Amino acid sequence: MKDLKMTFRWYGENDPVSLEYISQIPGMTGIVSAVYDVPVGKVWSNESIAKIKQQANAHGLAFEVVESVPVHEDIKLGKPSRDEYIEVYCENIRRLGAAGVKCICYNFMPVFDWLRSNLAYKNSDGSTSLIYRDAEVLALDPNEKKLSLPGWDESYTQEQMKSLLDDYKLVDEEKLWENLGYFLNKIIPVCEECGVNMAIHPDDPPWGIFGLPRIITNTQNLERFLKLVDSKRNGLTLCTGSLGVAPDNDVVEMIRRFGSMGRIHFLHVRNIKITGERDFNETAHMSKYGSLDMYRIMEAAYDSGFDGYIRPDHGRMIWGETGKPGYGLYDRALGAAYLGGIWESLNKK
Ligand SMILES: [Mn+2]
Repeated sequence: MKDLKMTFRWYGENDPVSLEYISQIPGMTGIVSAVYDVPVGKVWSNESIAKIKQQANAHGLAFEVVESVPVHEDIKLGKPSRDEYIEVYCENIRRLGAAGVKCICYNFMPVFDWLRSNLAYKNSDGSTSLIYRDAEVLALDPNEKKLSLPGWDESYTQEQMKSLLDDYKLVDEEKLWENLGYFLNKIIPVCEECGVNMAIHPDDPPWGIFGLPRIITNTQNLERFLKLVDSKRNGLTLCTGSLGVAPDNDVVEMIRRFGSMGRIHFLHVRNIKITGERDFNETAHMSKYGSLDMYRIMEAAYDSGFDGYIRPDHGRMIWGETGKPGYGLYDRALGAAYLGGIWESLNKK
């Protein structure tokens, strides 16, 4: 009987989904969280880290996965100031490791995190989903004052955004690879000392937007990434919904390949429906609603001896729930139960 370390993302005390509710989801073993009151590039206080752990433990949940420790733009840009930000990053790894965190999820996407064109697309059954339409995103000018895209950090002023985009004109994909390698060579030795696994999240969507480079996108690039520092501590968050929107990405094959190398530390499992070229909708987790085969995904993890952490990823908003788009309670809980059911059937095969 192989256990599944099923986890659930929790955004802290302001999250409308309480730890009590999370603990009531069948099969739930832990939370995925972060310190949210500290700006990017600053050290997290031991008190804040300890508090999350205490709160989780009080509800019978472990706190062993952090998502995310964000990477300062100066590190991605390779600016001279990167060394001090990398030192801060190392200190956060040490502190999290000392508090019992085993896995840190992060990404290396320039300027903005994941992107969608609509956070509340109305499905025919009345539920809402996050969706992406490439033409709608490309029609926007990132320098424009009122640019508001889901996933875009709106805390940037117009000037800051312009200067950041200017800085990235000098950073092509090769330069970004170089800067990622520099970062990994500094942090992975610290992870080895502290017993912490780093798990990079793929770019979402896995293609370049507004001319900004994106590199964590496909099998070939994931191979290249793992070789930048060939240590087990240098691993992946295999996000099926991020990688799976590119039809060339066979996520089942990716899980078999990288899972058997022991390099997948964190699995984000959700389904998406490809609706056109570079267009997709997020759907319910069940295979029949999307383009991905959830049974084959879980089977690949099982067969490759996966022993990392897993979480349902985004969910739809159903049953009248409101809250953080993609991160409601109900649909993600259904996803967790469904994935747990597939796992039981694999265990009993
Ligand atoms: Mn994900």
